[in-house]
Amino acid sequence: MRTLVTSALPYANGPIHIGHLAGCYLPADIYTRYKKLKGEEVIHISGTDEHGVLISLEAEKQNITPQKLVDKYYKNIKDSFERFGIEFDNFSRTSLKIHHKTAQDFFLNIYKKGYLEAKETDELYCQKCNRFLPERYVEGICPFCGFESARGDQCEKCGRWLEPEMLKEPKCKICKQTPVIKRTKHWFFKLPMLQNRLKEWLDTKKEWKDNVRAFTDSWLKEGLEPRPITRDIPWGISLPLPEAKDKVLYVWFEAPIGYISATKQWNEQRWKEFWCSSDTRLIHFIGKDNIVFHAIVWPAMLMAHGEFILPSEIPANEFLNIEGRKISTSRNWAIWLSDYLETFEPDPLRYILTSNAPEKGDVDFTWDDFLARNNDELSDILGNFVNRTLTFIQRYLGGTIPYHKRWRAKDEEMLKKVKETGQEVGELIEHFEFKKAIKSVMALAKEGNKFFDYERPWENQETRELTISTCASIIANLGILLEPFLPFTAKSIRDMICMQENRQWDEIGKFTANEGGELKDIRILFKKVSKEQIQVEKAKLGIGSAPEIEHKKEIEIKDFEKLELVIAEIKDVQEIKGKENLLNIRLKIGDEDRQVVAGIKKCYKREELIGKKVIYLANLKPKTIGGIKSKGMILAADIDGKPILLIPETDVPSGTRIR
Ligand code: B3M
Ligand code: ZN
Repeated sequence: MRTLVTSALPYANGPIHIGHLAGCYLPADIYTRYKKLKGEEVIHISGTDEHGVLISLEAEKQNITPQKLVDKYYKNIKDSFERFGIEFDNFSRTSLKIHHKTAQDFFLNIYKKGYLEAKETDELYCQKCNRFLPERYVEGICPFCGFESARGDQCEKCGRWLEPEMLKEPKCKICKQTPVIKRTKHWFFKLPMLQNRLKEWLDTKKEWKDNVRAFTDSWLKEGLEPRPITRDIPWGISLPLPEAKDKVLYVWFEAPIGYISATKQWNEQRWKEFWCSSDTRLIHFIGKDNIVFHAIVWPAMLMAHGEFILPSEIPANEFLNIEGRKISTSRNWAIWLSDYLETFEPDPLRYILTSNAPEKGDVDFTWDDFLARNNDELSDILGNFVNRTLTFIQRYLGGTIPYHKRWRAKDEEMLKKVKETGQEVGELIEHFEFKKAIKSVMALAKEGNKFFDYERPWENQETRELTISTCASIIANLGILLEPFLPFTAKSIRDMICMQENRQWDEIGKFTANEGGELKDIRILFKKVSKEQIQVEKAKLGIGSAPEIEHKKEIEIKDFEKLELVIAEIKDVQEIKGKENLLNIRLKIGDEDRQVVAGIKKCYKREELIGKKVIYLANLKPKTIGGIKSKGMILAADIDGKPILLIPETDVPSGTRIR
């Protein structure tokens, strides 16, 4: 059995935003990465959709040729996907020759079989622009709700489907003139011929997602009608009929054929193994606005053609809204990937969009939720577990992953949990339940933290190595478990613990960390996100304004020189009775002892602090805090009231001056 994964071909008329990612590219990528780790034969195919009215309208707006436009966005889109770790076996484009030819052959094939018919129709024509006006070139008053700038295909206000001729007071979108009605000829796909076959086939797909079933059921119930598959516009794939060279194929007819041409381009010898063998599962990842075309029209086209397989699964997602409103690129209500990447790493977004995926209904993305999930889940749970274990190894075990000298029942129990998580996550991914899957991975990291806390390796010297060796093994397995979801993080983990690179999914829970191996370049996996950063992002959407940094009065260098700043090493930490956020810290500068009280207990544990080198303001007047005499102050960055200690970039002796 092999799997052909496709994700919808994005229009090359603009950059990619987070709605695109959540809609289909991220789930398709998770699915494909997982299958590859399973050792199965799978390819992920997509490309840009480069024809159609949306392209020519945008080109006119930017005053460039359609070809220039699609060249520009093909690069831009491909680049965004790469930066987000969305991997394709081929990311093609529909303007390529191979696609034109494949689409024209497809047309001729079903034409010869009698599935197409030519019909004369009345259409709007602009005499000033000398052209027929396809739906999106016309604007007018919606006959249903009276909305003034309804498009020729749909009213944005009331959501009804329209035909250009239905608009009241129609206007050409380019020159604003009133169009006339003119007769023209189009080729129609005779869908009614396939109604019964479609119904029979769809009856075998009862287990498909409800949102997809709902669409197909209602379409079939209403009865299918012939659909025009040609257009009178200059930009597109010309009709392969001598009498109709000036017409092009409707973009929604040729775009899905792009899945086939892109597979051909991927491998001219092997594409048929995928498209013409009943041994292939064809899976189309799409957003809900594409359901009709993928679940009705496209399968009908494939049935008419006859040489290719039909889709096995169409796991369509619903919409992702942003801050309570529907994404609208024309109103700039979107979060563009390139903007996001200027400030943040890809994996936090992959995480948030997966744990809040629009799998069953529309969901809302908010920046506050982004902050909360990044800081409280990624950083405090997953990042913390990995970091505390690895820094422990570095500080107490000479940077070498300890050997599992013997196995206690509880160590075996933990590894069993890892194995079960691997199985559970795998099954969830197979069923396109990505949200639950990532939750299960996080639950394992939580278990790891609990185990660490309970075993107290910083105190229990004789079991220390066993505990840490088990934690390191959980981390090593996370290096595989996380790969489909957070590939950059998974890679960092594997690099830090020098893990072999070719582990497979089915090994999860069956291997331990690279015992006796040295750690390499330990780093924090997830940076905390601050309220100020979120405010900046919200301001880009027009919500509130970017925070202003409060500046202080300028000072002279001699003012700064009054501060005695030195590196100090934390030697001991005691709790202070009745004080929930204060710690009594004993420091060393050189061989001098200092005692300082710091309000950091909520964020730092005793065992994490001991041995840390911090930046210390040594000449601050002593003060009694929480009943204890405190001298000086440890410096920290302030993230929404949470302290982050400042640590020198490389290890320097305590007592070193800071200037
Ligand atoms: N380009 C619509 C979209 O980007 C369309 C998908 C084609 S998939 C064959 O939403
Ligand atoms: Zn006009």
